[in-house]
Amino acid sequence: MTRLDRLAELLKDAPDEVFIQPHNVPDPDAIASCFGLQYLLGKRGIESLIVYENEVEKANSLKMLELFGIIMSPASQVATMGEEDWTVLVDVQKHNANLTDLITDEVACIDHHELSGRESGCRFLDLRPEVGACSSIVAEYFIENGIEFPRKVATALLYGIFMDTADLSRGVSDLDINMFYHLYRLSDISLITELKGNQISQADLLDYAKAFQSVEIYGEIGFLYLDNCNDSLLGSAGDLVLSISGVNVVVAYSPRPEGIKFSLRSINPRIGADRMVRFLLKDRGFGGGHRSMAGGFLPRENLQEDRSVHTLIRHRAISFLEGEIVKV
Ligand SMILES: [Mn+2]
Repeated sequence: MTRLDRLAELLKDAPDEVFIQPHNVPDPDAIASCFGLQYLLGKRGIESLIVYENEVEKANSLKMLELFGIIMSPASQVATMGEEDWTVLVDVQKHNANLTDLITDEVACIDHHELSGRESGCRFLDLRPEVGACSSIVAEYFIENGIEFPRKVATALLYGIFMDTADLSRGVSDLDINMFYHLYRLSDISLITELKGNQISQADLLDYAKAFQSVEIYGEIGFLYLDNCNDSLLGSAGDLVLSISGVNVVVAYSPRPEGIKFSLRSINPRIGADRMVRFLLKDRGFGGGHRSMAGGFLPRENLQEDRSVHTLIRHRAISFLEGEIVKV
């Protein structure tokens, strides 16, 4: 029995509707994974609807929906959604900060992020934190079950791998490479080119311009403050700062109504972004991720009014780096 067999077996008993839900503000990897899974479930006679929370905000994510004909609905607009419905979580785990807990029952989860470590209550779990893109996991379901990829699904999954592994340069596992190779031959590369040409909007460019004026560099670490509530921009602006010669670690952060959101990147193998974000937010907030990329959140109630968050973060980041260097 394959993983898909087990998942389909479970979902056949769904009392009412089946939903597929990615993390809030779904990115290309999340969208492609949902799209691929929806097709697979359809092959097994299970109808499902992709629902999400917050916005699909990035230009390339929106372009994906258009190019591949992917239909996703904001959960709040699905009038029939109720307690009796079942949901498969994709590219996210229950209890993650970037997931809105819907009224439905979350019965299954397919994800490649760090394990949340909390009991999810899911009856089907496929969690592989070592994999670079959730799209690779979904692509493997096709192969394991001998299901042919429609060209659009293959192309979407390939793009998901491109994006989540930064063009096969970040957190890449054997599965990502094997799936990349397999999907590449089946994909419409002209659509990938088109997506690459739609990565940001004109409004994003202005936000970037403003954000880059805030960049401060101390040795190999760069700090970036974005005074704008756009999640996807935080990571991608951080990537650009990381590409500055001499900068190996980036701490990007941005205020939200409920607190401050963090995104860290590291290309120094001695400095784990996951350990660093936990150090930065110790006793104040929470964070986690991988060695090369991590995220975190500092709730507003834990901010001391008399001390600026900028000072706190710089102070802690430098202490962390000094500690790491002493250890080496
Ligand atoms: Mn992902």
